[in-house]
Amino acid sequence: MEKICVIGLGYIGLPMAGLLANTGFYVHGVDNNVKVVETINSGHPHIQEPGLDILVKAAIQNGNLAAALQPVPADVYIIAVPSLITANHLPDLKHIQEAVHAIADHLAPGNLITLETTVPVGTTEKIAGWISELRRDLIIFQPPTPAAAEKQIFLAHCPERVLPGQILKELVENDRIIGGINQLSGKKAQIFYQKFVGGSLLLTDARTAELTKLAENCFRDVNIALANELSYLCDKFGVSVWELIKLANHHPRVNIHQPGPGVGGQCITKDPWFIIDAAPDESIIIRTAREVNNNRPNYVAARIKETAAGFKDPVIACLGLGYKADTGDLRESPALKIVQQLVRDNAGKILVVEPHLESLPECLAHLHSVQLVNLKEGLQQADLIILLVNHNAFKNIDHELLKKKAVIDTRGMFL
Ligand code: SAJ
Repeated sequence: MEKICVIGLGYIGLPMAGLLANTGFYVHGVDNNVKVVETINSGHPHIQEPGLDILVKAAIQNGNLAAALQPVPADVYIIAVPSLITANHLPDLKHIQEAVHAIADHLAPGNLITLETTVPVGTTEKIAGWISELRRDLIIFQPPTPAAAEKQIFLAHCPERVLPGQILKELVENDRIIGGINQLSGKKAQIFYQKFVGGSLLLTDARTAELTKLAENCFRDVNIALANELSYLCDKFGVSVWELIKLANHHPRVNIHQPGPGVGGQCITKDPWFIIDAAPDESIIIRTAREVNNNRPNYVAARIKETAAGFKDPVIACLGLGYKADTGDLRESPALKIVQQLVRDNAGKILVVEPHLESLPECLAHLHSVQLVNLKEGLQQADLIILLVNHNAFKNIDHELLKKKAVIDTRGMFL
């Protein structure tokens, strides 16, 4: 049985590990968090993703998945640790470097390493450089020759493209880009991914793969920024932005995204900076989009504060805290930023309604002015109702009740 070592058991690594362990591979998963390792080994995922609990439980029970703090010798290494940015928006690749150091001792000729993490252009070459330094007995860079075959290892960037909430489906169904450090590496990675991916496997070089993945997330950021800017224009011209976008999207070649309270999640808020940092003069639109989307929560908070000022002792129900629909994932959540801003501004008493959370996050939990309540309580008690996240749970809110309140709908859900 082919042995796979997955480094980083987070939002991408754990679903990958679970999927592979249920597809005929033996998977050794590695994470530097003891609690994560223990939770997985007890048969439970530490993250919420539809279907993941069943996969992890089955894999642990049938012995095809085990989690540990350190890597072991394997046939394929999949790096799925996070890439970061600093407070000044500079790339921080420390987790990737640590992962490479951790596997270096175990590498053997014939091994394949794939990098799933979204990274700045040139990172795959950097990894090859680090490995060459750490393991001078192995060959990774040069185009493989028959003479070097017994020393060769293979490296490819295969950026993940899955949407949180649909990860298990998209891991199998989406087309994948495979950027080999050389042609044979790309081919080896393609053969490996063919074993569990149903979508097309598109071969290219590592730099093209890196920039393609960044471009995909920039596309979404820029398009959402356009939608947010259109909402400012619509306010100015007295037009409904929701109707405008709906009508415009009837054009066969127009696909404007939706405005909202801002852009959250760990990917779109970070990835454009990898391009802006490397090529500031060539990424004017990308930077502007990031700024438009980044400022959006401040704008929404200011509007809420203005409306709240019309009430004596206003009670504000904020519907949703997650970074997007149907998740309680708070990473870079614009809804959370808005609630925090309202607290700083003393805008009123805040009732948070978040059906995906059992308690408030630490940053809000100690505040007297903020309380987690259920939807019914929130709707009844509030003077102002602020729709921040388009969760399914908010779909059937009684419109008659909304008419009696001040409402700000940042997602166009109450139309
Ligand atoms: N949002 C809007 N308006 C829209 C669409 C989204 O305001 O029209 C907001 C969401 O509410 C959320 C944020 O944007 O706050 C990001 O949500 P998302 O669903 O667009 O993306 P993520 O961050 O969950 O996942 C993205 C995906 N990238 C693309 O769709 C191009 C996913 O495919 C990537 O794999 C993932 O980033 C990643 O890891 O890079």
